[in-house]
Amino acid sequence: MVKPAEFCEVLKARGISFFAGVPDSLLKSLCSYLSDRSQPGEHVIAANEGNAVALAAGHYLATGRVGAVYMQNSGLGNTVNPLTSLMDPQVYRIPVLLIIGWRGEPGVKDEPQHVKQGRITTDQLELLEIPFHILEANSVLHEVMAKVFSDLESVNAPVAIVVRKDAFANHESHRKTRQRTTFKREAALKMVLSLADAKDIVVSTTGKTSREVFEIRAERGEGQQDFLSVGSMGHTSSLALGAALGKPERRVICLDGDGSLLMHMGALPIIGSLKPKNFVHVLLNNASHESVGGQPTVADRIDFKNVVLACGYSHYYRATDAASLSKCWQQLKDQKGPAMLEIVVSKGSRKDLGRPTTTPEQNKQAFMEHVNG
Ligand SMILES: Cc1ncc(C[n+]2csc(CCOP(=O)(O)OP(=O)(O)O)c2C)c(N)n1
Repeated sequence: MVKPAEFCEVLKARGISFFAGVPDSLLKSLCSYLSDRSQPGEHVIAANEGNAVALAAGHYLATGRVGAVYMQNSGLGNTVNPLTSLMDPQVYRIPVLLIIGWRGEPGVKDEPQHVKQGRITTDQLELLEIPFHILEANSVLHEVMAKVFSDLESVNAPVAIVVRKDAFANHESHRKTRQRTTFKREAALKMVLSLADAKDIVVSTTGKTSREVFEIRAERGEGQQDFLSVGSMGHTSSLALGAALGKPERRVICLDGDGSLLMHMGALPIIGSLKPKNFVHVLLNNASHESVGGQPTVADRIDFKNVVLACGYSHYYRATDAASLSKCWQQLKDQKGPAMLEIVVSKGSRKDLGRPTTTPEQNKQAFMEHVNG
């Protein structure tokens, strides 16, 4: 396995010391090493992968030094525009080293939302005309990196490393993070699903939130009618907005994460300007990308009350425990939306948390029957 420290040493020796990216579970130890060891300004956890590429471009333009951008292959789509219209040799020709976690690699069992993306990842890079090399547990790091840097020198444009599962060795972080509350996301979700009316339409975000929603419904023997947007990170609120506009007579509850909300925050003023009265935006704010390793977001430094009210939401409520959550719900349930309910939750989830056992198509079917029933 490749030690994150050795990997970063090789990059540093070749002049790369600026990193930007969005965390990925396959790159968890690299992300955690970077967070531990980087000097201020050397490592930026970006809102989305396209932003990360642009950050590396800015770094190069200002310093002449190549930056590295890490991401899960799900985020490759977010980078296509800056890669083709900013970094490409036919435009500005800006070099960057892409480090891409290969979820859903053919032959490796993975969740449905990763299967196609995994199958087409290397084809996508070929189509984008980006040279790439594969890093795996048995790789001889110096040999792979010699090829990567030789490509970087010859094209002076984007080059990628596609990282297989278990390629990186573990990195134990000694950083202590302060929890803002002891209220768990799963406890908050249980309460919201109990407080909601049976007819409410629920749309939940990528990662552990949807996994918890699925298990809560299964445990209670309730129907699996909530839309679990297992992929398409950052689009949950727009998805819920589309449903709210399509079913104005029904309340739509969007269960969002802070990483997800930040990824495409431009959705907020659109919701605020359309003012769907039936829209309740629940933000489960643990200030981290908990589902992929708990890397920090900036969401504990954002005044969401001012943000959403400035974007045109009608109401904002904030809960930090069960008592305040139930109080907020009593207030918001009779108000006209769009409303945001921010619930400050702690990082962490059950070790034995499962995954949806129904297929996405079955989930879609059940959701549409509930919405139209
Ligand atoms: C476009 C894209 N980039 C990255 C990922 C990997 N990913 C899955 S869940 C997740 C973290 C989500 O964070 P947040 O919304 O705060 O929810 P939490 O995990 O904290 O509950 C990330 C980065 C992804 N699925 N899609």
